[in-house]
Amino acid sequence: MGEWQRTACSLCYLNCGLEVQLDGRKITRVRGDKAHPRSGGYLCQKAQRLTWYGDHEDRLTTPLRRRPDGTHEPIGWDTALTEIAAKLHAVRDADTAAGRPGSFAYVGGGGQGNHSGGAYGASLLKWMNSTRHFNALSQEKTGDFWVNGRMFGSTSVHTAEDVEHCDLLVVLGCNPWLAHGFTNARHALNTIKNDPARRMIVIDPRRTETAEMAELHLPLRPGTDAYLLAAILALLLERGAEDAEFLAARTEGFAEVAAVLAKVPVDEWIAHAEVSRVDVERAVDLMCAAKAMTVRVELGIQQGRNSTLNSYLEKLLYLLTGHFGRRGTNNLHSWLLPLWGATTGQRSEITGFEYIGGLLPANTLAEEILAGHPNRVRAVWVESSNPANTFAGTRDVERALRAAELSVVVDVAYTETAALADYVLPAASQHEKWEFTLFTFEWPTNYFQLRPPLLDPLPGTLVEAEIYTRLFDALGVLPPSEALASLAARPRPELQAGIAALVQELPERAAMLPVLLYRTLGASLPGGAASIAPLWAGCHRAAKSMTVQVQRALGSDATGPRLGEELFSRVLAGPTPFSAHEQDEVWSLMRRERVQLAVPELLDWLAALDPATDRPAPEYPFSLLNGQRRAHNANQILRDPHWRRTDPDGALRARPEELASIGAEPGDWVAVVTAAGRVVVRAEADPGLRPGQLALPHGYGMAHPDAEGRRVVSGPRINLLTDARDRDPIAGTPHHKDVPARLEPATEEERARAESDSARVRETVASGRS
Ligand SMILES: Nc1nc2c(c(=O)[nH]1)N[C@H]1C(S)=C(S)[C@@H](COP(=O)(O)OP(=O)(O)OC[C@H]3O[C@@H](n4cnc5c(=O)[nH]c(N)nc54)[C@H](O)[C@@H]3O)O[C@H]1N2
Ligand SMILES: Nc1nc2c(c(=O)[nH]1)N[C@H]1C(S)=C(S)[C@@H](COP(=O)(O)OP(=O)(O)OC[C@H]3O[C@@H](n4cnc5c(=O)[nH]c(N)nc54)[C@H](O)[C@@H]3O)O[C@H]1N2
Ligand code: SF4
Ligand SMILES: [Mo]
Repeated sequence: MGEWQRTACSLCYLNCGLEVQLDGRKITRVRGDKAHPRSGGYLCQKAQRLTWYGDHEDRLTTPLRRRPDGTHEPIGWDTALTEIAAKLHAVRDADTAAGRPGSFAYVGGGGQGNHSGGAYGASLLKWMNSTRHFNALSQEKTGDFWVNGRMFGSTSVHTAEDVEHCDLLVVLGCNPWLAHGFTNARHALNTIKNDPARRMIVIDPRRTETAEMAELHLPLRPGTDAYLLAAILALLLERGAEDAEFLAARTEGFAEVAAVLAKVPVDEWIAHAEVSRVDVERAVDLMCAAKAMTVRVELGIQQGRNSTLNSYLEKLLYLLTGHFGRRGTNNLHSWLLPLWGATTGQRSEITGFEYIGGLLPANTLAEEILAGHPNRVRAVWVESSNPANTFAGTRDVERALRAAELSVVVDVAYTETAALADYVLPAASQHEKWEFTLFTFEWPTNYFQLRPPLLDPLPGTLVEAEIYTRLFDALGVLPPSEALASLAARPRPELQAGIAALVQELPERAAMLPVLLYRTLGASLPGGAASIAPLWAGCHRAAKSMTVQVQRALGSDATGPRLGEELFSRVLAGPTPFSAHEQDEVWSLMRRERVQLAVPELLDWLAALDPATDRPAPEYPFSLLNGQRRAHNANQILRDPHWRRTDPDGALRARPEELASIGAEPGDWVAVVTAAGRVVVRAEADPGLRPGQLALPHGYGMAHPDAEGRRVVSGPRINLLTDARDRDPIAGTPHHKDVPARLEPATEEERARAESDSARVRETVASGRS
């Protein structure tokens, strides 16, 4: 048994600080890192299962190539990269010859705790003369980013919530008790619950674990948030609850917004949301009385109907009432490196969707590949994502991946997407390399944690930085290795000048700055931390753009490049604050003079809302919450069913009387049917759901070898049910939280098959190590 080693959990985007013990390659003991500057020892039960992420039979240990019959054969790294390079050259040359934009697509580029590969993947995208980037953010958050772009001046300006200091927490469309989503969530919720001076309102169709703890729960009908939020805003203005001083000092456009809100038919819209007027008035009372309100949102509104409009109304809630830019309210936050970019106005030539923060809607990947358009996507590169399971419209995604001229997957495990790819490249896991997350959403002090590896890379695997660098070598565009090696030892200003000279020699090398840094600066970093070399540039940029705040965070009076170097050293040394703002400096993070409250497209959308057009179709009477966060799911990160002693089948949850209405009981196999597909699943009763609401879990549907080595799928592949075209008109995000559905008894044959698969999964679970 070894020493306790410091790392972080990568099972959700909070990345709580951990200390772990190892026995060989297994993580055997896990505890919260009390010295962690942000999480301070907090962790949830999932972290105890962390070992199952990297330590299971389905890890990839060799590159694979697809045979004509669709199966995969192992090949060597050199063969794989040489063949892929030749194919990429062919695609790039054909694009150039045809005078069309790059037809290469980059999918993913980082998961919940691994953002080190993204910079290298983005280099490849650029070198392929393409901009087409799709990832998980573009099926959840891009509507929110778009609104930020309009209101705060840039899509990379991002809001945070100060749950720790608020006296009123509004939880809108999220379930932090299970999904966490903000620092030390359960602890923070308990503290609010136990403090008589603090309140919580939950707006969620289901009586969630979080709603149980709240002063007030508004169980609205799924998909009606825009109506309810508009009614609440109208009532707030009727009561004169706007903060006139704040509006005058910091915002513009209030009159336009107020004019639209004044026309909201409050009673009708509250009735449409099917909540009581008395409860809504009570919510408004609580908001009027609040000294510091903060609004916490997530997928319930972002993957619900009127997604981008919801994100706007949610922001109006705190902006009109002046609960912004103060302690305990919503704020903006700094970045060491922004995780997404600004919006340029570029649009897809195929679907017409705008690139938001540099991303195209994940929902449109299949269309971009399958389109008859001359500028369609021809080559797909997937890294750290499993779109065959996680993008809406699984059947089309599968068809598209097969139809692409070239598909490559970089992953740690043999995923459903890997199973379809021409080439599969095995990556070292997040505990086998230097890693970090850029999900750093804290305010006013913000933190960064670099995680050293706990283990050597599993034999046969490579770190992403090395994969991309070898690929660029195979593409024949890297400078000679002696030229790079000679720069590595130079003082940093000379190294910088040397890299600039290499780019001048061959301008296309500008696309691969991260790779050049990896092979030069990277080689000089302690502990083999080469792959994080691009952070060096980030530290210098941060030191330049937030000098005072970086100085404060580090307790340093250095300036210029010295401050950048100091920040980089601190980052290399372990978890550290990287910026410390004074509360009033929040305004320096904006990209406009004042917050723009009036967004004409969204005000038009609001004015056009019509309850009469917003009723379920008779053949699909249920609203399916397709992708619920539960105690035993963690996206597609934990593929091995061993870790799931609870809910191994990924049950459908439904109200008991609704199960009874089709003659089913808890434990039975039932079929969930939508316009996109049919999925057979075990049923479980949940009386906390709203009448008419069904729930399927996120994070299931992965195939894994059973005791005999035969692959068996555990739980539902839920994206067989979401229709990729049922999506937000601005951001293209899917309405996963409100999929029209019906419930049917499973057929005898379906039942027999499901029971046999389930038995194999349960056998695997039972045979498991603890
Ligand atoms: N245990 C666990 N935690 C996770 C993850 C995980 O896989 N497992 N994944 C992480 C990731 S990537 C993310 S993005 C977050 C997501 O975190 P959350 O968004 O909190 O999780 P969800 O369960 O997807 O949905 C949230 C809530 O939306 C509600 N809802 C459904 N329809 C509507 C509606 O029309 N209006 C409103 N107001 N609410 C509605 C649901 O009842 C549900 O309680 O969780 C993170 N944390
Ligand atoms: N129906 C429905 N669909 C959903 C959702 C929903 O609620 N409902 N939620 C959506 C949301 S919010 C999200 S965030 C997405 C998540 O979906 P994805 O973007 O697909 O991400 P993950 O599920 O986190 O899968 C991460 C992949 O990265 C691999 N991986 C892990 N570590 C490494 C590494 O170090 N290197 C490499 N190269 N690979 C690695 C894992 O094996 C896994 O295949 O799903 C979305 N899809
Ligand atoms: S809250 Fe998220 S990061 Fe923290 S321990 Fe749980 S799964 Fe891991
Ligand atoms: Mo997510």
